Amino acid sequence: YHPSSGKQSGSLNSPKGWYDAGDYNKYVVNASFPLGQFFLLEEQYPNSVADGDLNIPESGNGISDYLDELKYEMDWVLTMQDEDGGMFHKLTTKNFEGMVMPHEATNQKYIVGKGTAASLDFAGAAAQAARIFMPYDSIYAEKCLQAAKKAYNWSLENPQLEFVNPEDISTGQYGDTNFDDEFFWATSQLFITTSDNSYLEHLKKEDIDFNYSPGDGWTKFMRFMGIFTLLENKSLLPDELYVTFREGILNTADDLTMRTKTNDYFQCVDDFQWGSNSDVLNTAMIIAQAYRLEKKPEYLTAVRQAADYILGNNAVGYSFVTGFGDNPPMFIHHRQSAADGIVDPVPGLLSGGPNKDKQDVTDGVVYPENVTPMKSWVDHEDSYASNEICLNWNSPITYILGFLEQESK
Ligand SMILES: [Ca+2]
Ligand SMILES: [Ca+2]
Ligand SMILES: [Ca+2]
Repeated sequence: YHPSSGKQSGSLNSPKGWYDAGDYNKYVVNASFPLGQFFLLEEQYPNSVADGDLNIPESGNGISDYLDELKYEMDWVLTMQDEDGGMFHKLTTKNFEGMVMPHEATNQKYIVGKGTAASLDFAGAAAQAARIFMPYDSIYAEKCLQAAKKAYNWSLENPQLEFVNPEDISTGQYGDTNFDDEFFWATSQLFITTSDNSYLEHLKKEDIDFNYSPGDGWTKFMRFMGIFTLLENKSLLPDELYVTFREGILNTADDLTMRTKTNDYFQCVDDFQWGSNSDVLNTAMIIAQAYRLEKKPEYLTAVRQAADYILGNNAVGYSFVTGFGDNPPMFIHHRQSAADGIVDPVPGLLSGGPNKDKQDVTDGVVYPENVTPMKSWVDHEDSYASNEICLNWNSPITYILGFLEQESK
């Protein structure tokens, strides 16, 4: 335990889980949010990935390999809950490891901090996990639900505990100062899982902002994750609330779809920030929900165009997914791909995409001179600002490709 955890000594057994990005650390905020996006595909299009499809150790156990893989991450996040219900923020080395293979990344790891964002995000993902796993393993589902409630109740007691990296820790912060979106997401998931009206009372009090500006990033996207789930459960909602959510999503989707008609490469983003490819995909997720509400062909076209952009119809002429397309990234910022002695990178990883801020220039990354925002991307393994990978980027592309596969049948 790092002292920031509130514990002065001891250690925690915290196995399983996925590495967050190009590095070897694990973060509760960015484990929970991607789980939410991955779970959405399973809830809306169950068993899209069948048992045996992924060639993983759990292939052949009679359960979707997709769910098996998501459980591997869920198992880890569950270990990060303190006795009082609050969630430790991350499991991390003090500094990033070098570009080495995982078995060579042997620096001491610490359980670091606790915070409202991690606790609410976990509550949202775990409440959703309870629904997802109930048909397969009711004991596990109940464990997830109880953990979600504990984390949520802790957050009600600690509604504004912001996580900030301690002085001696320099790994990803996933910082946040506004927890309204996290509260909304967690409350929505707990309400749908439990049908407990006390959660509904919280939701009724929320003044929802349905605007989504590309560049708002993932933390503001959480409220949409709540709305998506509420819209799937019309029978549980008062009519007035359902209509509000439905109109809100349709209006936002109409606005985003309009933008695809005038923006370059037929996608919604006009402000290319860190992880812009996930902004393209998150906006497409909003349009996809509109399509589930109203089968307008232009919504489906807009979602397909977002996938086209990611897979090569873009200003740099690359497919942004390793191993796919004629011209994919070869030098992704991903330690295993850099250190494994194999020419091709690990396939299926989404590059972060063009980023006008080019924060890695200070670390020697070179971009083309006077490059436009939409072309501010380099296929170089040092470019963490444009060519890294991340769980919450791979999750929306998984959702969008799964959605297109099912809706194009
Ligand atoms: Ca399986
Ligand atoms: Ca937030
Ligand atoms: Ca390699």
